[in-house]
Amino acid sequence: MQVVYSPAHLRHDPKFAIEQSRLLPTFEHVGRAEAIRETLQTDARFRFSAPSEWGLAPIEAVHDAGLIRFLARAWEDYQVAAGPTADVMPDVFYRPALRRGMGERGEPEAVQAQFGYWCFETTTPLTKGTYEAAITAVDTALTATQYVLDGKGTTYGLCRPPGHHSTSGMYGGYCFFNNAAVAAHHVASTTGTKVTVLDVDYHHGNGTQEIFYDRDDVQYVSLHGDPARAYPWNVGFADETGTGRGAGANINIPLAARTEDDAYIDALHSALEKIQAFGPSMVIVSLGLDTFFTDPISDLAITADGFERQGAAVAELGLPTVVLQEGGYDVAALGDNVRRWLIGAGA
Ligand code: SP5
Ligand code: ZN
Repeated sequence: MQVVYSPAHLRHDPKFAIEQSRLLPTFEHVGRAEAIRETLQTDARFRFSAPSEWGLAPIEAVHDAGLIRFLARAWEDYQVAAGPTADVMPDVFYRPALRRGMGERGEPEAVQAQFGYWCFETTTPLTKGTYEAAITAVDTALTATQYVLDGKGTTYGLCRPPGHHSTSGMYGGYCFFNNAAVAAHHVASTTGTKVTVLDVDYHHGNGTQEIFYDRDDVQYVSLHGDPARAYPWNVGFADETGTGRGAGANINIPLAARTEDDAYIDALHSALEKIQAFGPSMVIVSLGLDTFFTDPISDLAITADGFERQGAAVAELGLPTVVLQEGGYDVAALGDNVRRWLIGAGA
């Protein structure tokens, strides 16, 4: 199986973030992607290649121009305005209710305030090289997708930073650009065919849902920890099914704590039936391994064997498939869990 990887992810090197009222080492760090790379490189089933450069146009087709401009210059601007510092995070969030009845003012002038305008939480530090890493993660997704369009079979994009929490106009949840959404829009718009994003990360992909919520050409199907008890808390409920032309094309399957392999595979089969009924030309998998039973920030109970069964179930669809890396935080097990998922998918 082809693997697309770039060391450019190392330039996104966050150290600390505020989670649960504590300043903690980031769960999302460079060691995650390096662990996956090392494991796959020791297995002859996997062939590595570097991403090509796709430029900004595919990102601009999905994200607000203002968000892209902000991410490109915010770290440098902040050093001048309020630095020097390494990781930069918002400390004042703009929430529309602050100006209720007064109208919107748009992006604030000061870079310190811009962070709280474009970012929705405190666990996603922007570092010196984050923008370049995030651009390369999108290039990785698009290059993997191109391999699949070219008929080279199921391909894995080792994207880092991940993407599925980023909406058209906000970043957060360890994500900057929504790699899977950029790839899905690229395929739908350049081929005129329907595409499904199947999201098996523990967390609901609120960004992907938001980007495609009113569209009937991209289906979003997600299995995740119920947002009643899990991040991202405010989005991901079963009654969110899409709007307008997109009505029925958004499918959320919230799962109970401690869900094990058999129950997960049952839920996945019901998701796969919805995909078959939609009739996409391609499936883009947002692959999270944070459903693993020892993941430090999640509460499902999937095993390595369960990951292989997930990959096999998706492969049974018989559709062209791109697999893009999202979450997974038990770093000691992460490489092998990815490997098992991809072996299930036919590596
Ligand atoms: C891509 C991705 O997986 N992003 C996940 C972002 C989750 N951030 C908040 C996690 C909340 C952790 N709660 C931990 C409870 C551990 N005891
Ligand atoms: Zn996750």
